[in-house]
Amino acid sequence: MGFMAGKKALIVGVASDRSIATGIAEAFAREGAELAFTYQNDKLERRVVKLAERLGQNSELCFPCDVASDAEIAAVFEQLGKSSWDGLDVLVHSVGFAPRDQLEGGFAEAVTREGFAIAHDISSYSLAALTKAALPMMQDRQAAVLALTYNAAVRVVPNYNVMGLAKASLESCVRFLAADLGPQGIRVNCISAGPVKTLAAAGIGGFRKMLAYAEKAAPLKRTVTIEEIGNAAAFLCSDLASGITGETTFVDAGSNIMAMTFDEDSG
Ligand code: NAD
Ligand code: 0WE
Repeated sequence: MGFMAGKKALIVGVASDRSIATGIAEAFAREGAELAFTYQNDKLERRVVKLAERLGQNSELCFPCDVASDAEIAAVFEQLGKSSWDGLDVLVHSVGFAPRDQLEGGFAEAVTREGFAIAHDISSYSLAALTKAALPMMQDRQAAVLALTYNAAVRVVPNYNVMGLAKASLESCVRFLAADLGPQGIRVNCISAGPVKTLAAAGIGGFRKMLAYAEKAAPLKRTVTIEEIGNAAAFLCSDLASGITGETTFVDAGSNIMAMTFDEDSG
């Protein structure tokens, strides 16, 4: 029997087979969890339904949810409440977005009031909004919430710009939620993942170079896979991690521990 047997998990952030949320869904399903999904818009519905079917899940439990909309967030939990699910054990938030023009060039030049607001709304506030809406269904079941962050929350990564501020806010949101909901037995953590070639990353100029750099700089001399992120996520959202809350766990092949990362063999 898997270590998530009997757990009911809602996964927000599947966009393709390469999504980090897909790696998480695969690990959760393998460990015996029952899954529900949301998708951002109609264009993504079919992909998400297909994933649910491939993982042997009830594809009726796939709901539209643009996290910019309070009404769509409320509707997800209304529908989930009316389904066969009597509660929710796990909420996974795997969503990040800033307008394109925010992610290129110098920070001071790129940042705008609107870009800042959108990045923080979609990438950070949405965790608080979803968690808040999930609370009634997460009572009395040692529930867990997980978000996905990136090291640019704490160290400067060129071009990540206002997304770095939004990830700093997300990590702080994880700590405030963990402190607030801990007395209810609800744990809140995040995984800080190394770079992975997903849809969100493929849109970034020079991402291939970033992956090549990450391979050289990491102690493990490689990048991480969505399977590895999924396995860490399954652990953090299971009762195996019952003593862990408010934490940021790096799944980055060790990159974050390094200070000097020049390649000593290349002369
Ligand atoms: P992805 O493109 O597969 O997933 C991003 C998801 O965000 C998509 O499913 C998209 O539909 C969703 N999304 C964006 N705006 C939304 C909105 N308004 N409402 C609802 N959903 C919305 O890319 P990914 O790399 O799997 O990203 C998942 C998470 O992992 C993000 O938080 C990202 O910042 C984080 N992360 C990614 C990397 C990486 O290198 N890929 C590294 C560290 C952290
Ligand atoms: O969190 C991310 C990606 C976030 C992201 C990606 C996009 C592309 C398309 C947010 N918003 C958008 N908006 C779009 O219009 N990562 C951790 C991957 C990533 O993105 C970078 C990186 C890395 C790593 C951007 C610049 C520099 C490094």
